[in-house]
Amino acid sequence: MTTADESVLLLGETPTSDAEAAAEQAWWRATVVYQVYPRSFADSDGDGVGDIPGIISRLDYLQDLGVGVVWLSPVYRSPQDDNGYDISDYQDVDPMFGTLEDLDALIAGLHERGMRLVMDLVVNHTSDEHPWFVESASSRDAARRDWYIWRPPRPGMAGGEPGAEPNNWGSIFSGPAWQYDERTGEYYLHLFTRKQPDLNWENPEVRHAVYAMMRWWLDRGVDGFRMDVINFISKAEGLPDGEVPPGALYGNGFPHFGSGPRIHEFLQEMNREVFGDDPSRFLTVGEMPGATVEQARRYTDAERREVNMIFQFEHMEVDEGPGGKFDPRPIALSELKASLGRWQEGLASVGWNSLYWSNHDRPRAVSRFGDDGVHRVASAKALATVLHLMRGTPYVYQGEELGMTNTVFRDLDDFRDVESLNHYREAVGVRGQDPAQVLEALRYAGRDNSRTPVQWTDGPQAGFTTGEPWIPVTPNYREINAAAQVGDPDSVRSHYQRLIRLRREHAVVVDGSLRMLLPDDEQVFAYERTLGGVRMLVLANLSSASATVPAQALAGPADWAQAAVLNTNVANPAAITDAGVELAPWEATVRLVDGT
Ligand code: TEU
Repeated sequence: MTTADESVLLLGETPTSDAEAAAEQAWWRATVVYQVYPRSFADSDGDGVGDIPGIISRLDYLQDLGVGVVWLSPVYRSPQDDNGYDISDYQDVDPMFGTLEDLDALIAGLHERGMRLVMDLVVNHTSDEHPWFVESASSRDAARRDWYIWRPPRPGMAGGEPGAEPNNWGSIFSGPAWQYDERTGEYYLHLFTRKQPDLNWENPEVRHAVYAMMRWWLDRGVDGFRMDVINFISKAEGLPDGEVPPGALYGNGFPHFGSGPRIHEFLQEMNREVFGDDPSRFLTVGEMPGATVEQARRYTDAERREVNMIFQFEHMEVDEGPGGKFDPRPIALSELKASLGRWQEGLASVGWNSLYWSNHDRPRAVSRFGDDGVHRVASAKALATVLHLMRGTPYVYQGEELGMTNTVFRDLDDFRDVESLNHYREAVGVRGQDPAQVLEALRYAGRDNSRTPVQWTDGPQAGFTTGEPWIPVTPNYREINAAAQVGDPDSVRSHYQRLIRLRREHAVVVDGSLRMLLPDDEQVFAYERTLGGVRMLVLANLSSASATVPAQALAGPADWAQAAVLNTNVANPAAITDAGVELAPWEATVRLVDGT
């Protein structure tokens, strides 16, 4: 196994031995990915929206952090109904973000620094302003009519009448999943907003157009794809009604489109057509809401040639009540550990995990799983420690490395996200829920929490823009910002930098097996990694009270009392004695015993 440093040296060169070739192929196992949400990363031209030149201006910051890959959320041409996840041209950059030449410069700038670029691939749906859809909607006989999913109204009902939709599925962003088109008298399916019509993957022309587009990006030099809701692309024949959960307005279509009948066939075809003989050269990560660990084994088994890894959602749902993400409940650490542990175990011998606490669809990790008050710094570090040292490829969402928090929403006007706005309208307007309670849920779980500008400095607009940002800067930017953290050994960012380095320096982090410890403990997150004679212990108190770990919980072949401290977030790590360990609030310490 090579280190990330060596794999960087190999970038673009022809490996000279089989071992090098194998190591080079698996480069995405030994690296850390950084997600850039371009609207909110860095604005170079003062229009209040981040852009590609802004990203280029921060490449040294990313290189210094140590990440090996940038995953870029969509910068394609888009009406921005869902912030770029509604694409009207897959092969051009939206002017708000720059030009194709800027993107080429970004690719070159990353490659020069030994980093890679992964593009977002959003092909479950397009924008309704994509020329494919415009043509498809132009008449029932249009050549591309069948590129989308059109159905007549329910028999005996008039189009547009309530309940005349072809089936009872609800959209993931509220309301029905069907939009009636007056002109042609039929409905089209949209699992997300009505401006995001679903492509018909049953049609081979659609699939081959997508593959050609992907090859075009690879030819431009990109190093892989993050595939948006890719497990939704194969829909069950006949599009049957879903069950209506108690109290719900619509049927749940998920069993009929989540990992549908042809999904593995489609992914294998894509893999063959796009990545050719050498699929491991590229990083492919399928975003797969609702995927189970058993399904993930199939999706990520290298021999099946589908994707390298998936984003699973199970650990993101530990605070969801029966009503979903806007019906939150408290998090039980034992449940969170059981979930992550199951994935570690399930993908130990086949496939690969991706590891993440946050992204542009989730609240800030430190506010959700940590303590964003007095223990913000320690808890952000502790969360990072337990995540980065598990088996899998870690993803850092922009600003997470600074311990950025959720933002302050005074009222509904402060929200921008279509998911939140649609939810409010339906919850309050249709279901008659208490507006104050709905707002509280949006404040907790709303996606805008993680979409406020990256806090670069303590200056105006946190150094994000010289203009007026499209969404207000989180008020705590004077205290929490990159300028204050770069070079400060005690900062959250320096802690991330050290964790990223540990992955490069210790093969046990990449390749070691993992055993969860203390599964029932509601405060402590602990596990042991092993590779040959090397053992690593990660011991973290994920609570704001001190925690006692009994000695027998750590009993085993390694003598942890004598072990070297590899990494810690406290000045004096708690000693391990025969009596056990007393961990300070949010203390996270990593120890290593090298018995080789
Ligand atoms: O998200 C997929 C998804 O399931 C979303 O519904 C998201 O997780 C949601 O907020 C959970 O309630 C992807 C993208 O990441 C997201 O930004 C897009 O809005 C969505 O697909 C549609 O493209």
